[in-house]
Amino acid sequence: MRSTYSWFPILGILLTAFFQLSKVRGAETASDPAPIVAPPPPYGPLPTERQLRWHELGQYAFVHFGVDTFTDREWGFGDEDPKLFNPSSFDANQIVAAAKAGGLNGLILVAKHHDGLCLWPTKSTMHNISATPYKNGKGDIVKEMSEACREAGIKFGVYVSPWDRNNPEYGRPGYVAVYHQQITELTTNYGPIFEMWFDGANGGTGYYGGKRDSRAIDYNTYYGFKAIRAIIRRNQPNCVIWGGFYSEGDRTCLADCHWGGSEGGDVGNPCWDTISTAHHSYSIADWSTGLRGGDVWCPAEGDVSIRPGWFWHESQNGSVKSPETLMNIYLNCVGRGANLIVNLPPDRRGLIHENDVSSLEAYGEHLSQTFALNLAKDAKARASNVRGNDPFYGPARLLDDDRWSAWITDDAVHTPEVVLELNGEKTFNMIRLREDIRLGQRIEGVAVDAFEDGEWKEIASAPCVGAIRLFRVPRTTASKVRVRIIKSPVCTALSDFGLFLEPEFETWLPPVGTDPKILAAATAEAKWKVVSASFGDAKAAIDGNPATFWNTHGPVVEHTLPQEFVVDMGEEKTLKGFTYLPRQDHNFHGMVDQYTFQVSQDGKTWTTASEGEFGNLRANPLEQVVPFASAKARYFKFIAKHALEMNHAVVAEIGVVE
Ligand code: FUL
Repeated sequence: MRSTYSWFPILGILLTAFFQLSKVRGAETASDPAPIVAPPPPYGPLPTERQLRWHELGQYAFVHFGVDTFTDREWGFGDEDPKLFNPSSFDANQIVAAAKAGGLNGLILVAKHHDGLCLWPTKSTMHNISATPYKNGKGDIVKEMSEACREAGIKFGVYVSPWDRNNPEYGRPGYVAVYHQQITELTTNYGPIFEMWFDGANGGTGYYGGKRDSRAIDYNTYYGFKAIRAIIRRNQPNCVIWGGFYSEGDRTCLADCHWGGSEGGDVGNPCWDTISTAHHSYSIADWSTGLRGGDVWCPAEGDVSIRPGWFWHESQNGSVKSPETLMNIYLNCVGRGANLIVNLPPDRRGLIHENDVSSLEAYGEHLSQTFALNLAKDAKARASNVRGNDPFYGPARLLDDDRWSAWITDDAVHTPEVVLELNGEKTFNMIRLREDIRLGQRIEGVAVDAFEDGEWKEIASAPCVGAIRLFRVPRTTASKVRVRIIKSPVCTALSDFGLFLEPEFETWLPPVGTDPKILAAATAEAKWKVVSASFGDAKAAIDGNPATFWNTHGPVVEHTLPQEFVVDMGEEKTLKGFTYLPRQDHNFHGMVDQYTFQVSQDGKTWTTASEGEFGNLRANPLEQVVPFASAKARYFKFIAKHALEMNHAVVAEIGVVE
């Protein structure tokens, strides 16, 4: 990325910025014209240098690997024996190669998840890699991954869970010191870190050194994020901090970037790069759209796993997202100006599974083919206005190879347009726009027209641009296109225009077969009957309709937990697991997160096949597939023991795995 110049809000100092700007640009390309008139004042909050560098990365990998990989869970309780972590052929280079194949420009390793097992030999707790059989206790996954990333030329980052369900001191001051020590170790011993991730999840309950109780903390004050930020800034000045917000007086001190509002990868539309420190709690909508007029630059990062879960589960080998799905997510995230993090969970060998690799390779190839050729490259651009008629700000700047040179208008011109006369007729289906965000996010409405059959037709529009905006449009053949800025509070600074032809997708199927029975986790069949329910009619939990649910909150009274229902499947089956679909209406009331699942051959004598919790439902309320030791059964009983919010049960669907 090109070096950036500093902006100063006060007019008198603007001249300095102007001369800096001319110097930087003049120095880089001998043929670049020097500016004659001064650039416009920046608008609103501005990105820092480290945020600018981060924006240019676009997408990178997440790697969730840990004891959950071996226990088939999404959230470990913290009581897992470290001996369970025993990958047979861990290969950091294979993981990094898979990320690179997918066009991912960095990798964020989960160095410690909520279960507390540290994947590096930390001195802060015994619950770490030294207690595992991996390399006879001499291993260091953080080291191996950071080195593999550097060798492959991609960035390395770290996720270190604030919530620690293993540590006895969690919830008390003792743990805060432990946590800070972990961050100090990670930021000093493993080379440059481009991003650190501070998850907000906290389910309360945990092992906590054997106490097995529930610990409530206030995320904004407990972890000492102010001090954590100081550690990171000191040890890793270029590192972007994700989350880890804290309150100071009536303000929230936001960090460098934030969650995009869903674990499906998509962010909102619009997705503003600014947000407000005046809030104390942020809704999912705030995270996904940002806040126009907010007082800080704090852009969104969408996160998604290539599989349904964040950790590897054998039952999900057949549910790897296709290259086409990944591309759709890319467009709804990176294409809206946010960054995207795609999780690649290693399996029990310590490798990215063949199915995931295959999808990543096709996705990476698709991306490079799509953006290989800018069909507007040799177009002639004519703009309705150019700042001071200075060629330095002319529309040719949209098409040069400099991502930061920009077409900028006079201060008074807020809705200019530019016509691009293409070099003959071109066929395209993808459009790219970028703003020079060093001047802030300025544009509040833009449209693109194509000249077809003798007239202009609008083919794309958006409420904002920002770091990058991509539009997938119907295949269009035209010799002229036009960009119209529809709304902006100030003059505009568009820095890039591209037209591309995205190839069609070929059908993609996971190359390695999986057990079809496990994949087709059976939903209810017609012959299933609810035999009994502790409250209400539980039919809705086996009707195969995800929109209806069993709800023990009666019209007036909440029928409190535990609650249960029994199903007669009409015939004996050999069950290998069960499935649970949480309510899908974005409401957490009664969403069951602790359960017991029992089976019976006669409906009288019951055996517990599985009991436990469903982790991460709040952020990712997906269907849960719970395998258990195979059992013969005609009846099953689902007992709801705890809910995320309120004290009743709501269940969309229960099914079985044969
Ligand atoms: C969530 C966590 O609870 C999940 O397990 C996962 O790590 C995801 C990226 O963030 O909040």
